[in-house]
Amino acid sequence: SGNFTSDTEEMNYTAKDLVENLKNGKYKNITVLTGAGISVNAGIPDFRSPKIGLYATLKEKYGMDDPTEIFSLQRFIKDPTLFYNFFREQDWNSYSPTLTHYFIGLLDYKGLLNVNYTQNIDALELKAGISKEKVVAAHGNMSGAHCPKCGQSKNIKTFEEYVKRGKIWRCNKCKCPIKPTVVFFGESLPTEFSESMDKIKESDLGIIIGTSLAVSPFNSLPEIFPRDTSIVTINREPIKHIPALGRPKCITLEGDCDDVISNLIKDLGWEQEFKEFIAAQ
Ligand code: CNA
Repeated sequence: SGNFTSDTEEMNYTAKDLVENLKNGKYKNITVLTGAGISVNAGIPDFRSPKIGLYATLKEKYGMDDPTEIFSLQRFIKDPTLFYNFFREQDWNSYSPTLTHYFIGLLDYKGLLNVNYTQNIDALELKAGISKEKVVAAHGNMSGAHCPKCGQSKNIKTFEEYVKRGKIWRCNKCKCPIKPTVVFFGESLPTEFSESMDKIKESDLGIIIGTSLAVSPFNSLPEIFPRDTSIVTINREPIKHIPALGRPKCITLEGDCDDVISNLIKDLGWEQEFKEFIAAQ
């Protein structure tokens, strides 16, 4: 039947269609969902990559059975030294965005970006020129600090000073250790996370990049895409479970995200524009 034919056609949605539709201006409301994988080439290890991921390293370095403990609120309140040491070992201000960050910036510059939901806490989105209003930092970021008990905002620079001196900074009110405004396991997500969800319903293209989609509730966001939204997943390893997979227009491009993006930029004929955009940031 006619229906059957049109279904089959849609199931054949390919990378070529993605390029054609992007070129022809068919996508105007692109939602990008990102994870730690897009910052790996900036020199920030992700969590779950075998061998080089933070979880594998922590297991080896501290003999920790459960390296997620470093981001457990309960554990932090009892003993913040593990997290303070971890924070001290990275210079969070020293990293530069990757090609993938800049690609999202270019989409925004072209007026095509709907929203970028990110799980990353490195705030590299802003350095790549993505406008602040378009970024939902679902797990917070390192730009502020707070007391996890009374919620009082604290100065991140003071927090950094304490860390540098190897001292624990405690809240003057409740004596609880101060932490950056990144969401730990056991903490609730910023209100913006649910407040911006309706935007996802307006997407005509979804791009999911560099995430294992292992963390809830972020990993349920792909389900919000309307059924006829085209969805492209870019990841180095196969993702075990993509909630939105099985939709008619869904493709996976496996590989290093910066390689995949470079090829895409070439296919789109956007190379010159992309170069100029990066130079302007
Ligand atoms: P994850 O679970 O570590 O998954 C990362 C995924 O990215 C894996 O599937 C990798 O295969 C893939 N990947 C790694 N490198 C590349 C690459 N170059 N190209 C393409 N794919 C690649 O990380 P998620 O983001 O899914 O998990 C959510 C956690 C990770 C959030 O709570 C973050 O706060 C947390 N995190 C953030 C950062 C950061 O801000 N940069 C770093 C480490 C962890």
